[in-house]
Amino acid sequence: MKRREFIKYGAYGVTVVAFGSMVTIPQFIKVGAARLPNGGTLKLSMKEVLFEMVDKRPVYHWAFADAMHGPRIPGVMLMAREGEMINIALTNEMDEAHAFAIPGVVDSGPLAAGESRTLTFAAPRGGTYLYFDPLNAPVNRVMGLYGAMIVLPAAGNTPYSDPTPLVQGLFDALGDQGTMPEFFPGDAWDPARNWVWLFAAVDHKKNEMVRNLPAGQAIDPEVFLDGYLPQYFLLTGKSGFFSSHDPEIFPHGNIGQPAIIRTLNAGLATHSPHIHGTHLAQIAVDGVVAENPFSLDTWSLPPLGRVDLFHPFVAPLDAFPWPPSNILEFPMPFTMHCHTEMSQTAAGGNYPQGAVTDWEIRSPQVGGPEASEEEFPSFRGMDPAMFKRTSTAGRGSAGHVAKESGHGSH
Ligand SMILES: [Cu+2]
Repeated sequence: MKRREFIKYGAYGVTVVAFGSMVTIPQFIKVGAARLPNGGTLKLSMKEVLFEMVDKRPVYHWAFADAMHGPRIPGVMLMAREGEMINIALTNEMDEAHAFAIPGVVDSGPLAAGESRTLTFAAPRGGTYLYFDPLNAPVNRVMGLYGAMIVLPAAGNTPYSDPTPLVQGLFDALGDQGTMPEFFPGDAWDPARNWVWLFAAVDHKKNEMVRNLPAGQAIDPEVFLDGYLPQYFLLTGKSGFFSSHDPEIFPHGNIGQPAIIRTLNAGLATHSPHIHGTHLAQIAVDGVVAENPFSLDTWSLPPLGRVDLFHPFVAPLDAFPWPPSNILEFPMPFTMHCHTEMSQTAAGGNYPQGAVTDWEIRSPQVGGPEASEEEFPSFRGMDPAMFKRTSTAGRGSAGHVAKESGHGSH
């Protein structure tokens, strides 16, 4: 007997469920954000779905489906404040065993076909977590059962419960009250300014092989991995045009609105993301806060890897003069692509329809409020000086200082 032939299409892109009232949902999540009251329970089931690739090819997947948003890839983003209780009512709607785990935090253990179980756990220390189905590894995860969890610390001005001295110093340096306004003009980090780049890869032939197995029979991981050759590369569930133009995926803001980019890899390819136009500080790797948050523009993201990056949203380091005299330059996008070159493509070479996106300077204004998309036209033909915040010194000097110390942008 084959698996069910009538399968719903799953959706993709960012949806968020926040646990309790203490955590800030990013403002740029325009739809698909929900808040559970304290003690509320998220209903999460595992389902079969068809998931449309960027070239419209429907590919068989497994997905976490929450009661509010349906089956999604990635699964709904979980957000919580450290210590908040998280209740998840799991149901396995498929015909083989499945599970939900966050390594080091919680593991449901196997749920048989049709079984339900409720997990209760306290949100762990502040940081970025990957949840996934760890059974029959890596098959169940790679088939689509994965998602991200962001935990904000119980206290402090960084993303972490126990920041290292230099990471604490970095966040203390931000904002009008910060120690280095020449480097970091504008605002302190706003905990709503988080973006998630969750990489994944898809070999549609392997997924089809799984679909065609008899009901209840798990594929041998060795068979799944033998000749595994992904044709599709997802960034938070989207790719190509769609990941590049989704403001829930591309970080955006004014100069002086620092952001955190939380990068995770649920797939089997090692990724090597490269961001243009700026340098990022690598502030945590695999949950360990960096002793030395050095800056870089390319980083390694192996399977199951988690790397948090601090995006300063300063003027591009090699921009001179700044701001540019032509206000039509705004909004000003810069590329992020992955240097594992095949992951920039789809369906065996369709470039650039893979795991690519942008980041975007909305306006030359220093600090918030962020210029909205509706406001873009209002900048046209206006004097950039009008957007200069008089209380903050040295906007142009950040680029000048960086040049003297020999940093290029890429
Ligand atoms: Cu590059």
